[in-house]
Amino acid sequence: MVETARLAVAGGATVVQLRDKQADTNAMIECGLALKSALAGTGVPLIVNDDVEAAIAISAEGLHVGQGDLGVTEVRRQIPAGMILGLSVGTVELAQAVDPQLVDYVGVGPVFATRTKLDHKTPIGFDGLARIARAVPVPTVAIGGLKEGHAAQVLAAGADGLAVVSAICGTTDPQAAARKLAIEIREASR
Ligand code: TZP
Ligand code: MG
Repeated sequence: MVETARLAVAGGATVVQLRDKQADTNAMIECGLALKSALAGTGVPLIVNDDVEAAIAISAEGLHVGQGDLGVTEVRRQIPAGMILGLSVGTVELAQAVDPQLVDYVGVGPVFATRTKLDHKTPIGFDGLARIARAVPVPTVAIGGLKEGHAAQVLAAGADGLAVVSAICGTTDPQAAARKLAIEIREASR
């Protein structure tokens, strides 16, 4: 896991999220500390998914929560000042409800169906992404079934970035996969 993250960053990934729905807090802390030292000096922030206690214990740069987790008002109260707080949003209604005083960025998806998250909601496609991105008052990161070839459409829909699991972690060469995506994003942003 740590080696995959290291290679992804070497290829051009600009953020790493630690996400393991099965892990308990101790396991999240153990993995998080290992990731933290692997990322030291790279300038790439580590965002911990769901686990407030682990994010604090690791001194992670950020925490990401879903709609089913503790509300962002309460989470913001619990985390240190300056910690990045991300929230998952899948509808325009939820997008309009995002408070930019509390939330730093929003993850929008799933754009496409994915086997990485088996309980995901109905995919929103690039049209749904565009509607939600327009309604969100903070930067947006698209997620869900995204891979090489999608960056231009993701950015054209108004998202600021894309997050992938299988397109990097599910390949035999995570560095090359990240590099291709990074180049694609750079070219699409021109
Ligand atoms: N949230 C919405 S889709 C998803 C998460 C965590 C999984 C994305 O994984 P992949 O492999 O990039 O489709
Ligand atoms: Mg969650």
